[in-house]
Amino acid sequence: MKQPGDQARPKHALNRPSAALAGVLAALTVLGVGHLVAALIDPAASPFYAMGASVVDHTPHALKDAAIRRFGSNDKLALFLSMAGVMVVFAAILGVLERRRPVGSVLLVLLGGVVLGAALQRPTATVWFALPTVVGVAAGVVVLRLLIGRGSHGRGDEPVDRAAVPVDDGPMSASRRRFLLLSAGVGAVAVGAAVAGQWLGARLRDVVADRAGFIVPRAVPAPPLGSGVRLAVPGLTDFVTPNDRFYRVDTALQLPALTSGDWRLRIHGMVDRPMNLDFDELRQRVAVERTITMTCVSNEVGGELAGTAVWTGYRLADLLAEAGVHPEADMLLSRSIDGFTASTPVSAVTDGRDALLAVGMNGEPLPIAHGYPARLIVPGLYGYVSATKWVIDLELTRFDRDKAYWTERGWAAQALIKTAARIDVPAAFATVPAGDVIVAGVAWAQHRGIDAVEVQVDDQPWQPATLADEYSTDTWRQWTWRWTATPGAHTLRVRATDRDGITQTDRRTPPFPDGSTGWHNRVITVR
Ligand SMILES: Nc1nc2c(c(=O)[nH]1)N[C@H]1C(S)=C(S)[C@@H](COP(=O)(O)O)O[C@H]1N2
Ligand SMILES: [Mo]
Repeated sequence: MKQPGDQARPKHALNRPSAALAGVLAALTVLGVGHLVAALIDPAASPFYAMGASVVDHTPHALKDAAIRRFGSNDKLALFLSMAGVMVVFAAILGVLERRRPVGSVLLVLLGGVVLGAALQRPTATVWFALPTVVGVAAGVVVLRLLIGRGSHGRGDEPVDRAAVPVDDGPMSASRRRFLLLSAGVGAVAVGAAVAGQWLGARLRDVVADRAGFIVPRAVPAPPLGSGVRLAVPGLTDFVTPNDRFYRVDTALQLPALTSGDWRLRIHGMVDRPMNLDFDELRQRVAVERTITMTCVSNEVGGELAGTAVWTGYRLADLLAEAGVHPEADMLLSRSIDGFTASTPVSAVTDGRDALLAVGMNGEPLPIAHGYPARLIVPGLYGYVSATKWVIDLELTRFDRDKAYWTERGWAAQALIKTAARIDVPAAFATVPAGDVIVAGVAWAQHRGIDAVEVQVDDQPWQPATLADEYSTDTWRQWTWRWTATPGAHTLRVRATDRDGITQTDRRTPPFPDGSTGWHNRVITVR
C-alpha cells in the first residue's frame, strides 16, 4: 500500500520546529473539538477531562497524597498543567514523526483509542461518550496531514506550485507563510471550539441559576451558639467556617452540574421498600439544622482540612427507616453522580447521631463545590467514608461484599475521626514580645467530645489550657492558654484528651491509611 508519505523525504520537508508545532496544533484540535462535541452530550465526555479523571482514579494513593500535600487545593491545576506538559511533548513528537510517513497520524489514532477507553469508563458513560474523542481525533488527523503536507511542499508536489515560490520568495518563503497562516487559523479554531464547548456546557446545564433559585427548606433550628463557645482571640479559627473558606477535597476535575430538577435519590439494596425520591418528595419531610465539624482523613497534624458549618438537611436515619433496612445490612454505600463512593457503617447512621442528607450549608444552598444539590454529613467519620457530595444513590449492603472508592485504593474501610488539636495563635514562626502571650487554637474529637487540652513549652511540664464552652460533641472546641514568654526560641506543643479519657499519642503517623496522629507543635521566637 503506497501512500504519499512513503516517499523519500521531500526536498522542502517541514523543519522540526514547524512539524512539532503542527503536532501540538493537531492535539489542540482533538481537545478543542472534543470539548465542544462533549458539551452537547455530557461535559464529562470531554477528552481532556476524561483523561484527567482517569489519571486521578488510577493515581496511587501515595502520589495523590503527596500531590494534595504539596499543592493543596491547587492539586487540580497542577494535574492539568502536568497533563498539558506531557501532551505538548507527545504531540510535538507526533508532528516530527509525521514528516516522512503518517506515523504521527497512526499514533494519534492509537492515543485517541486510549482516551476513548478513559471516556467510556466514566461512571455516567453511555456509548455516546465515544463521540467527542472520535470526532476530535478525526479533526486532529486532518489538521496534522494538512499542516505537514502544506508546510512541506505546497499543494502536493505540483511543479506549478513550486514555480510560484521564487516569485514572492522574501525572507520567508510562500509555503512557510502559508504554513504559519494556516497554523494560526487552526490554533484559533481549536481554542475557539474549546471556549465554545465550555460556554455551551455551562449554559445547557444551568446549575448556577438553578442553585440561585434553590430555597433552603425551613428547618428545626440548630441549638444557638452560646456566647462562651466562640472566643474573641485574633487569629483563632472561627467556630463556624464561612462557605467560601471551607476546605474542599474531592476527585472531581470538573464540578458535577446536577440541577435540583434532575436530582433523584435512589435508596435500594438490602431494604424492604426501595425508594426513588425527587426534591418535591424530599421537601415533604421534616428538615433539621445541625452544626457539625467535618474533617478530611488527609489532614496532616496541624493541617487545615477541617471545618464547621450549620448544615440543613434530612435525617438519614428517618429515610432509612422508611426504606426498611434489613438487619444483615451493615454498610451504607453512597454514590455520587461522578462515581465517587463512600462506605458508611449503617450503625453510625442509625445510632441516634445527626447523620444528614444535607441540602443547605450555613443558610445557603450547598455551594456547587460542596455537593449541590445534596450531600451526606455524618458526625464522627472522616469525609471519605461518609460525606458523599452530589449524592444520588444509597445502597444498603455489607462490608464483606462491597468496597468504596478509597478502600479500593488501600485506605481503611471504616475510619473514625481521630482526636486532634491545633495551635492557631501565635502564627507559625512568629516573633512575639516577651511577657504575656495568648496561645490559642481548636481541638476536635467528633462524637466523643474534647475533655482537656494541654500545652507544653519546650520540655517543661504540660499545662492545662482553658476550654471554650462545648457546643456539642460533634463540633470542635476552641481553647486558649496564657503563656509567660521568656526571650529565645521556644517550641510550643499541644495535645488533647477526648471524653473517653484517651490522650492523643505523640507518635507521628501520616494520613494513610486511616488518619494522621501526633502532637502539633510550633516554634516561636520571643524577643
Ligand atoms: N462526590 C464526592 N464526594 C466526596 C468526595 C469526593 O471525592 N467526591 N470526597 C470526600 C472527602 S475525602 C471529604 S474530606 C469531603 C470533603 O467535603 P468538602 O469538600 O465539602 O469539604 O467530601 C467527601 N465527599
Ligand atoms: Mo477527605
